[in-house]
Amino acid sequence: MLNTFTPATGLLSQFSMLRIEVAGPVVHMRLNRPDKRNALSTELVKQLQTAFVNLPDGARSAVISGEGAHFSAGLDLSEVTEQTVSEGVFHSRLWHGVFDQIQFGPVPVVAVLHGAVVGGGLELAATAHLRVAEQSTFYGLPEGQRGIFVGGSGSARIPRLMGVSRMTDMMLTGRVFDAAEGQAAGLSNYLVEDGQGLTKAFELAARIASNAPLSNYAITQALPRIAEMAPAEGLFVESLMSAIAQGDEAAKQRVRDFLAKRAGKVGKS
Ligand code: 1HE
Repeated sequence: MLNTFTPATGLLSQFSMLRIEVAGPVVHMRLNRPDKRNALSTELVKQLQTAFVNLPDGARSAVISGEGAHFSAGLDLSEVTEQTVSEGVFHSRLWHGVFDQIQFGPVPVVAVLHGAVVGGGLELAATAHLRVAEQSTFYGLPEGQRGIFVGGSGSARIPRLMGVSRMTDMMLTGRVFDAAEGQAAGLSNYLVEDGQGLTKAFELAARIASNAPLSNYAITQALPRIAEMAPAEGLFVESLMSAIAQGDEAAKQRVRDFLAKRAGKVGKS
């Protein structure tokens, strides 16, 4: 059971568009720009970067969610009309750096989705390691209609969740997926009733935080990289990673606990 969340202190308490709370090893980051449907302005993206670079000591997992009726309306469109081509490239590369920081940072991240998960909002969601969607969630990639293209790593991350064909459909036709369609397509890992997303995500985040840190590290850092490698190279890296994880005292203790019948059995919870 998680302790009560309390506001983060220091640097993490000073963001204008992010509200951060901490409960033991779990950090909750809430996009806090509901009047603009949590549209991802450059300032908000930079605040996310600063937050993920400066996670509190002892953080072992993170939850990201959106304040108000929507997770995120994506790119802040008010910032793009006057952008030059070169500014556009650097803007996109900024997002790539920040989203890599989230995916390849020190802790597993669970996103809680509700309402609009649109454009860059879906790119951000795809950066998390797990997604919990509430029934109100809808997914869109309106870039085609807006005359632009994904720029926040969506073309690399979203097809790995739902496939190129489904993403192409969403972008070419403006097709919107509801929560059930998104779950079936692989956009979410868990589908819950409205209002239950945070509870589910905190439960998952607490469970994740109780794993051996090196196992979590291998799962979030090695697994996606191995999955991109040719099998022979991937299996070589797998052997190294598994030996490293297994050699850690945390792993040895857990195995001893199981053999001494002090640890739980595998079962559906
Ligand atoms: C915004 C944005 C935004 C809302 N940038 N300001 N994203 C989109 O194309 C999605 C555009 N947004 C929408 O379709 C709708 O706003 C929603 C379905 C998300 C929500 O609808 P609703 O009725 O709850 O809100 P609203 O009345 O449309 O918007 C409320 C305010 O938020 C309003 O501002 P206000 O000053 O008139 O109150 C909107 O202008 C503002 N707002 N969405 C800026 N996106 C790195 S590349 C990524 C590429 C993309 O992400 S493309 C997809 C962009």
